[in-house]
Amino acid sequence: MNRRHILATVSTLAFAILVGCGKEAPPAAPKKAEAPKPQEVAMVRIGSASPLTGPQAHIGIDIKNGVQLAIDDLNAKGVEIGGRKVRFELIAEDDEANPTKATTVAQKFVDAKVAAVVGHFNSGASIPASKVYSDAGIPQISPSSTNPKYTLQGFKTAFRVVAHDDQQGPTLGKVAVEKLKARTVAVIDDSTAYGQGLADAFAATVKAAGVKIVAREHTTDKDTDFTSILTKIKGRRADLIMFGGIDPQAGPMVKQMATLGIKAKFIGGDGIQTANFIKLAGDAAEGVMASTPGLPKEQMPGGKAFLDRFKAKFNAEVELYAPMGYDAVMVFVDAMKRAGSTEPAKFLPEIGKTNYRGVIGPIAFDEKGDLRNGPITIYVVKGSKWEALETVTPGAAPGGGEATAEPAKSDAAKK
Ligand code: ABU
Repeated sequence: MNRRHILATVSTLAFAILVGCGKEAPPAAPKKAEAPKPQEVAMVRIGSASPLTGPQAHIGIDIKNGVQLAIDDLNAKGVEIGGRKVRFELIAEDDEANPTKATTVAQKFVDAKVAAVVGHFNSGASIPASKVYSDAGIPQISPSSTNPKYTLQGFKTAFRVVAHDDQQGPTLGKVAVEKLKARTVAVIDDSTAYGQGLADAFAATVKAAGVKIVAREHTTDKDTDFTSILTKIKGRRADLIMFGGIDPQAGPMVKQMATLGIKAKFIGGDGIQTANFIKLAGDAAEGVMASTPGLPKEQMPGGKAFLDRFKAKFNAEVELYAPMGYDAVMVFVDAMKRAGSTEPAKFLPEIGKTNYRGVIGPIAFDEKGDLRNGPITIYVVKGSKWEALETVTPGAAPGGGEATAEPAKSDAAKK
């Protein structure tokens, strides 16, 4: 065998060993199964603006807690928007009930790229801040600002989930004339957008009904000594004193009325319808009347459960507008779901079409961004507690009027 033959034989044998012995080549090692990629979760920021320090902090914290509860509920349940998992983050800012600070807070929210804002509490804060949100295209729902001007500026971004003071003022006026039979009235306000606006709307209504305005006085939202104003009013023999303002002033005012021996009845708007007012006024609170936009909390469709869950979470009773703060968040998320997007430009047009059943009841907006058919409840202090007397649903026209039976529409897009 020559060398060539030997080489050929060895090659043939080697080939036979590799493939010719009925054995297959060992299978390639199986690829490791790829772990499924965790679905990306989008973080969406919601701003909440209200006074968190100062004399109105109890009301501002109440709203912030309502917003927090909504966000915690959404995150616990899990929300998907446009096929993406979404988590919500609360950014709460203190506007100190101050119009200038409110615009600083608004700009902070814009810089933080919040998707939406619940706020502010005060009309005097919501109105200037609404321009900042409008310029940035960020939707805003106030849970509480009742001055009509807030939604009369033509901003597509401004909404509220309460009746306004061209409804609340005449409602209070009607109570003064028809229930309390007042013939002479003294009117005081705290010189804020809310206080002055509500007092003016009230005064116009009672004046039109033939009631004499015997004094028209102004204080501020910082004062707590009203002796000189009340002494002046005492000499004018008013049947009734109406105050447009908030409880840090109303409480001491009513107490000082008692000290001065003023027998006139006392009435105010939503700013005084708090447990804090009763605490500040003490025994002098008995018989004081107030109106507040919304149903009595216990009668709200989701009221009982909300009150219980709020108490369990924050170890506090609802002060005033926490349910409205909660629902404002839910209205935003409802609009995001319908738009399939958390981008303000995409879900803003959906807010105007809202037809949502919230804790507070049905929520739909008119062309200005005002709540359609917002109820207003009249209360009296009895046994150191606010007792609901009746709920009315005023017409939306300035000057008030009684209930319209117009149902909430789902196509109320803002123009
Ligand atoms: N509406 C009661 C107080 C808040 C505000 O409108 O200023």
